[in-house]
Amino acid sequence: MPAQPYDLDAELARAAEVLRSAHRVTVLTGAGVSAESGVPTFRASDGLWEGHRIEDVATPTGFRKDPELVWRFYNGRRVNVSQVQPNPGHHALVALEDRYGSGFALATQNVDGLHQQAGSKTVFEVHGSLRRTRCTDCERVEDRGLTDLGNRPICAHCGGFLRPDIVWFHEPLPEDTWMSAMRAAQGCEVLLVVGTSAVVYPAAELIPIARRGKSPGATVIECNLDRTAATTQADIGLYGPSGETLPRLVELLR
Ligand code: BV8
Ligand code: ZN
Repeated sequence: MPAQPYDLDAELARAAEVLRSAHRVTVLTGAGVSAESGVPTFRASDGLWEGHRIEDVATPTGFRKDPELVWRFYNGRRVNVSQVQPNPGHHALVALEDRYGSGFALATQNVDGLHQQAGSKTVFEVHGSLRRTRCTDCERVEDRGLTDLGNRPICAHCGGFLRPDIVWFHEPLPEDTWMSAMRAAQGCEVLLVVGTSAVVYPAAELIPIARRGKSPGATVIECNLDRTAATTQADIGLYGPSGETLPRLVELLR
């Protein structure tokens, strides 16, 4: 029996039907939700990330080895993000938050701050933020906006060396933020997984956590250009650019 041809309209209708009767909706986003704003994703560039090996720029070892290279990499991303705007996908998620109010939560792996810039309020940045720096001595965290901080930014409070307040590989996620994201996944009726390859852990664990959550477990809706590691755990698939599919989904809910 040949597989049914994929029908986005039918999947959008199914997703809208599930969302109409839901009160608690959690969203997990990755780099794909910012792609249409002009922010490069991680794995589109065959493992190199804007010309850098991930282990050279997104690990504590890489930072210890060459902090100036890492700061050049992050300043480049800070400046890039300062020049882009949220896209219709970000705005559609704000509309979803308006609909569900306190029943809504958004966990993002993105560090670009575009969800907050679009107006999202309950945002758990499980991998940190490009805007924030953390002192390697006094641990003080500061929001420094998105200006270029130069290659050896120094702490104004203790003179220590600053690092980006970003979770690198082999580093634990911020405890409180991670716990909030897990609780939101455990308690939701619908988990919308947008623009992530779902290969980075423990963030990707939020999907099975939602499915095992409050009985009968959440309905998982994947919103992506392609099938991913999350697809087999998704009940509904909205395949296409999230800047188009999310606004269409919100339209159906009006
Ligand atoms: C940790 C910050 C332990 C940097 C990032 C099991 C359990 C726990 C850990 C592990 C585990 N297995 C392996 C690990 C180790 C590791 C890991 O997950 N490795 C992977 C690669 C196998 N995890 C860690 O190291 C984590 N730490 O576990 O610590 C610990 C515990 C206690 C004490 C000490 C240690 C830390 C992980 C965080 C790493 N930091 N980012 C930075 O951003 O500068 S991860 C990085 O990948 C980004 O945050 C990014 O968001 C994330 C995931 O990538 P995606 O967002 O999914 O982006 P990607 O490009 O992959 O995919 C984009 C998707 O969008 C695609 O599907 C594409 O089709 C789609 N798309 C594109 N355009 C569109 C679109 N979709 C819709 N519309 C479009 N227009
Ligand atoms: Zn300091």
